[in-house]
Amino acid sequence: MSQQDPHTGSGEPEFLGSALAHLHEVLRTAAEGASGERLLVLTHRGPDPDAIGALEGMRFLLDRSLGIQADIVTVGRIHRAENLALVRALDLEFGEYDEIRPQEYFGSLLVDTQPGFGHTVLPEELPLLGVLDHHVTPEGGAGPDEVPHHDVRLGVGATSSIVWDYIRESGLELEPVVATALFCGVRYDTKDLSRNVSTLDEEAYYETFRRAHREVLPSIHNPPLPRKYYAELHRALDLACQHGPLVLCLLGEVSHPEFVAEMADFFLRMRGASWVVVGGFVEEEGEYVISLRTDQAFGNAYPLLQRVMGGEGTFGGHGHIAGGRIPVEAAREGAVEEIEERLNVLALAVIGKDEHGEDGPEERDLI
Ligand SMILES: [Mn+2]
Repeated sequence: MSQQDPHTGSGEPEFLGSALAHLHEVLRTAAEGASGERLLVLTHRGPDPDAIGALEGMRFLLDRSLGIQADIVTVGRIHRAENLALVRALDLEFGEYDEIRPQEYFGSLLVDTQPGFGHTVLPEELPLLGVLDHHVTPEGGAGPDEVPHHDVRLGVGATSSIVWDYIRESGLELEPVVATALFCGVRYDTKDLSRNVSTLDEEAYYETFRRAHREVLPSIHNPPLPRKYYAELHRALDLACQHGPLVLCLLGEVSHPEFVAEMADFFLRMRGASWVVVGGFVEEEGEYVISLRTDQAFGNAYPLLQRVMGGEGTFGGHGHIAGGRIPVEAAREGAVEEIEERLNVLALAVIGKDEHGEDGPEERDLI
């Protein structure tokens, strides 16, 4: 377990000397005598812009500053139009997890996630050498004692900012493609510096923007949306219920997990809403995915999600954002409905209401 306190965001990692030098030493030592020559760099399933920015930044840093050849490998398809647009606009290429040959690597490195999260897989044959992340270490996860280079900064809004900090320390001049990926990571995880922001995020945001391909940013920010997006949006609007400060939207089946996160951001903008819980079953992944958001005044998302999950599945969070996953026995009829019933009861219990809520019907139906 980590020593970090999830509620205060304290517990910045301490390295003797610099973080970059420490990372370099850990990787150099591990590579010595190992049969594999390359490093495997991984993130969570279905990478978002912050994960993509951190991966690209890491690839650049490892190659140019540390002289280490790295392979970036992702798990699960990218579905969200904005995230796909980022990959396509910058012509980024990632390997596929199912195709890796562990014997070619001397170890692995994880960005924007940690071991123990339900949406993260690691090859068991390889030593995990480093973690760079900004989420609270999950229960049963790996702390500084288990991972040689453990850089988890709870007070930072984006892992891309942490990776940028290493690049800054290295003295390398950012290339436009890498700068653009890092900028998008900071931009989307901090909502353009409007949430979970530290001084490091601000510096990373402005410095990466200065060097980014600015002409491609609009096409990443507002890509064309498929028709099915509008059908799914329609269903979400139909199902969302406001109960005082809480907006609850349990969607049944959804096409991809990013839609759940996007709706959580969307409903938080509702006047009077202080926190939002959105959930949906992703058949491809066999999991029920939950996103929780709180507004600036309401406080930390992590302890709230802990109560809403009621001990089921895995979850993580930082600042005003938290997410969780519950494995679903897809073959069993009614499994998704049962999860949604439990979430409904637990979320309403946080605000002191029974499973039917106490609001009148006029407040229950949004549309
Ligand atoms: Mn992130």
